[in-house]
Formats: sequence, structure tokens, C-alpha cells
Amino acid sequence: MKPADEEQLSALNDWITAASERGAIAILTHRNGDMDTIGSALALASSCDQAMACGVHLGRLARKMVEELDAPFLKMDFDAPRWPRRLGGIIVVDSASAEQTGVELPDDIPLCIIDHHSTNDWNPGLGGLSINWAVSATTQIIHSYLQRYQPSALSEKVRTLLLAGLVTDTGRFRHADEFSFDTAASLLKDSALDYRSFIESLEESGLTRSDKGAVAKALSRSQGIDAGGWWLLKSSASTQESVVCRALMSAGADVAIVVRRRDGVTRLTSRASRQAIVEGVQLGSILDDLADAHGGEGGGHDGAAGWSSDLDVIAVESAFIHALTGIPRS
Ligand SMILES: [Mn+2]
Repeated sequence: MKPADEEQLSALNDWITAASERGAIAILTHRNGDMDTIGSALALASSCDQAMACGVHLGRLARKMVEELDAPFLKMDFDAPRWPRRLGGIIVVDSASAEQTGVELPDDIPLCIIDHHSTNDWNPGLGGLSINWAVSATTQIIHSYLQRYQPSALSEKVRTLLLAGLVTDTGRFRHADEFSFDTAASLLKDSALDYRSFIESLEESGLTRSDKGAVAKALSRSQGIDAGGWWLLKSSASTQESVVCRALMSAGADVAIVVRRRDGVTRLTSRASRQAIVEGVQLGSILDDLADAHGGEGGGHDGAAGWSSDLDVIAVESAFIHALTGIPRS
């Protein structure tokens, strides 16, 4: 770990100590919570009596994991989030912007942001702290903190949550680097966790019959386009966009996009191959720029990013194709 990272962990420890003296700490996840955000929030909350993990919505896998581990998670109402009366601070985990939390944050409460997205729109303000590491998963930052300051919090349950965030955010270690393996090895060391059955339980697709039907239809609608130097596969889906994207990537896409229109919002989900990233595609910044130019909210990682806006499906697709076509293949 770099000395600067050590300093940030120490600042985090001071921030948490000060906040817990003022009152309760809400550890807030991003909406449609994936395993990285939910695992980070639950693991960090378990290390502090004053802290509670909370958020507006859990994704399917995270919900299943929370139920299986019987982990305490407070579901919030996005219209009227109820915060504890004496709130000492809010820690937002794995969220690239305030909008991504899906709730309005009270403006007089100190904020701490813990994130790993390459695009990040936060301004933590007075009394705030921002920790953004270029790591594969936010759970790695939480693990580094717990290891250093709260090692007794690293129970089997917490290790499982942290590992689940790491395994899913690295796409089963496909987007891993040396530090991801370091974290994984350290989580498994002296642990009773059975890695094989853990992976099996993560991989149960959990798709319902109607999800499977929707995925099959989305695949039958897919189209291939030469977008400049890039082979783009695109489709639209009513649900399970990331499953459809993964299938399109397996079918040889440099870049895959899936769009969904619901409740007046068009959501574009995108993925890029490692080779495409190396040769110049950075989806997070492409979608961040498109959101700046056309409205809505966009960003993410180089290889996986999203954009939500009120444009129609055709406009969203053409804006993306135009942007991708403009990137020369290096
Ligand atoms: Mn993440």
C-alpha cells in the first residue's frame, strides 16, 4: 500500500470516530445495489456500533446474499428517506455521484465518499472526506481499512460479503489486477470459507422463466455494426441488460450496448473488451461526456458503464454510435 493510501485510511478512521461521537452513521449504497456497494456497506457497518447500512433498492444477487447471511440492511424510501434523528455522518460507498444513491442527501451532515469509479462527480464539502482508489472493487478499500483498524470485524460473514463484491466487480477476476488477487488471498487466508461452493452460489443465475424469455428475445433482436474501427453489437431489453451485454461480448463484440426504456427514462448499459480498452475505448468517460452534452446521468468504468436520460432510444443509440465511431483505434 502507498503511504498516501495509509494516510487516507487513517483519515477515514478519524472521520468515523468523530462522526460516531456526534451520532448515528448511515452507510449508503447506490441504487439497484450490486454486491460491491452492498458488501462494502454491510462490512463497514459491522465494524461500528453506531453505523447502519442502508439504501433504496437491492439488486437480485445482493438481496439473495443479504437474506442468506441474515445481514442487517435498512431499505429506504426514495421519496421520503427517514434518517436517524441524531445523524453524525453519511458514508456513501461505490457510488460515482449523489444522484446514483437515489435519495436526496441532507445538506448539513458531513459526508464521506468511498469509491473506485474512474469518473466521480462528488464534492464532499465541509467536514467531508473523499477516498477514491483505482482498485477493482470498493470492497477492497473497505477490506484494507478493516484489516488495518478493525481486524476483529473480519468475520466469516464479512469476508464473504467483501469477496462477493470483489468477485462480481472483477467479472470473476477477468478484470482483476495484482491487488485484486492480494485482497482475495488475504480474505481466504485463515478462513473456513469454501471458495468453490461460494462461487457456485454466486453463479446460480437466479433468472426467472420470464427473465430468460426476455433475454432470448433481446438476443434475437441484436445487431452488429462497424462503428469506425470497432465491432459493436447492440440490442434492447426490458430487463437483465447486463446478462444480455455479457452474451453479446461472448459473441465477439469489441463493444456491446443494450438499451431499455422505462417510465420515461432511457438507460444504456455498455461493456467493452479488454482489447478495446487498451486500444482507446473508455466507456465511463464516453458516457459521462454524452450525459454532459445531452443530459441525464452517465459514467462508470472503462469497460462497463451506463447512461440514463430522457432522450428516446434511437437518439441514445445514435449518440453512442457517433461517439464510438469518433474514437480512432490505436
Ligand atoms: Mn463497484
